[in-house]
Amino acid sequence: MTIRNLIPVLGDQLTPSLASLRAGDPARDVVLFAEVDAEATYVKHHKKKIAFCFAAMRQFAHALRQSGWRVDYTCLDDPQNTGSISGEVERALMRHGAERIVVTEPGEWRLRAEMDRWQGQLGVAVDILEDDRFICSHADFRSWAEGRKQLRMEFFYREVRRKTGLLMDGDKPAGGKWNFDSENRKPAGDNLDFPVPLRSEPDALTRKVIDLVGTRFADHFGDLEPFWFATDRGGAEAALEHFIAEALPSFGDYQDAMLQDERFLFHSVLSLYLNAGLLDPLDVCQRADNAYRSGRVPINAAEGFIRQIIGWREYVRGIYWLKMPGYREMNALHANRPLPEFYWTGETEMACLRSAIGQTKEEAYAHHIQRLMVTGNFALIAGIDPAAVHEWYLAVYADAYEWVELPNTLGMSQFADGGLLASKPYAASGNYINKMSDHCSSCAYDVKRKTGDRACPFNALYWDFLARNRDALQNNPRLAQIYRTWDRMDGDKRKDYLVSAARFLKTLR
Ligand code: FAD
Ligand code: DLZ
Ligand code: SF4
Repeated sequence: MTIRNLIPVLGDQLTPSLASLRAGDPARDVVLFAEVDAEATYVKHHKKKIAFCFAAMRQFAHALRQSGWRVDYTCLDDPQNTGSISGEVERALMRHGAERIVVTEPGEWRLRAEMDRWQGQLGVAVDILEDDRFICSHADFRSWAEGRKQLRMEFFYREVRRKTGLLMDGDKPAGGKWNFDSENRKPAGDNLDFPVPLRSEPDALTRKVIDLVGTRFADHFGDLEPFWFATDRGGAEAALEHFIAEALPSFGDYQDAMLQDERFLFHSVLSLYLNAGLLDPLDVCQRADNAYRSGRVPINAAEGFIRQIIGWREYVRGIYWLKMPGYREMNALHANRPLPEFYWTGETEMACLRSAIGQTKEEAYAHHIQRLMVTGNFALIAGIDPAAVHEWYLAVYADAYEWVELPNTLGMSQFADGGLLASKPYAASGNYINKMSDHCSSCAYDVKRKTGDRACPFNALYWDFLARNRDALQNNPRLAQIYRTWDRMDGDKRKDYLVSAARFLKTLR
């Protein structure tokens, strides 16, 4: 029988109800998966991320075959492998003689640009379908953003709450408030019982992939083992249920906390499954809403968790597609220092950075406050080139795809979009890290010292950042008080800060 459509499915499109699969016919179409060098190396992804992606692709391909689809799968070590998605699509067209390509739009702009060229290059019709696994379509986001002087997540989020009915009592927010963030800033003590995310034992298929990745990507950042991520829907669902039962009840209270010996605290570690398509965002939120309704989870936890998914996750995607491709080039603060080597090795005397980077190397995971207030904050106040910071975040986390990583890094964390995404820079001195974590007590630096050799580098860098970027930041109303404090400071003290910062920056390699 002639093949009607070729349906390429990407490594983060592992969802049975994907638009292009819904549009397809298992009796007449072929689904194509391709493990390719280009996707694994356009930034040198963490080994665990590549292993997760390939193992999950293989599991999903197997599940589709079981449900009657004809599946064509190119493994990385196939001798004919051309090394790119476009090359593999072209080869598959020749193999199957399909009349048309039907594909779901990709998550990253660079691949979208490639797909837009397929029709001209390959000489067949190409249908690129909207990815409707998100709650907010591109058109909806565009019309929400249009005409607004300022884009702010909070207002977008309220509209999504109304649209989905999540945590709504009629037209009122459950618990009487839209946002319970002010209750979610407790530092964590050692006296708490921390749950551990559910760990999956790798099966034979995953073991084979781990061996392949270990051989082919030995020079990439990060540890491959122990590998404990789930790689199919069943495993991801089990991790979700485990999170809701064990960690979600305390998720809100300790959302901003950090502890040296607790990598996950009450975070879900679900982003990699959501982003690969193994979990559905709306379903995840509905389950959290149910847990609140049945009294298993307090409102500050349910609201905080749901906001991250229907608020931040959808909002950053909206910004990405609204502003790309120019967004990636933005550098509003003209930061141009190279990324220090210790981001790749973890070898630094700064205990907070050592801990966040060491954990990133081992787990391909760090929670939001580590990403924002430790590695991100340091890069921001030290004036690191945002393009280099972006490349690092895209490479090192198992959940990293440009549509979600870039706005978080360039916008939220580095303020390189000049305040489009965040209302003020997330810059902080050592005092913040000391308040929210136990890192400082075991650090070679003294968080209480403001300047001089053993003073916590975050302290001088913080003021140096504000002084250096005064022209760009001083009119921000949220920074007015801080600039007044700086202006009232004794001249010698101000000089000490700047000299201390300059000395420290000179030592960065
Ligand atoms: P939880 O704390 O349990 O939160 C629940 C879910 O909410 C997450 O699984 C995630 O899907 C979603 N979420 C939470 N915060 C955000 C956010 N700011 N933006 C989008 N979704 C969010 N997230 C990614 O998924 N991929 C990335 O590449 C990524 N890069 C980041 C880079 C920087 C500099 C920063 C500051 C944040 C980044 N984030 C990224 C957002 C956030 O840090 C991660 O989603 C979160 O740490 C994942 O861990 P978790 O699943 O335990 O999240
Ligand atoms: C992340 C990733 C990796 C490492 N490898 C592949 C691959 O070999 N084949 C594939 O189809 N997808 C892969 N992916 C996911 C893609 O990079 C992802 O689909 C795009 O970045 C768009 O979001
Ligand atoms: Fe980090 Fe400074 Fe605390 Fe050391 S003293 S852990 S560098 S904040």
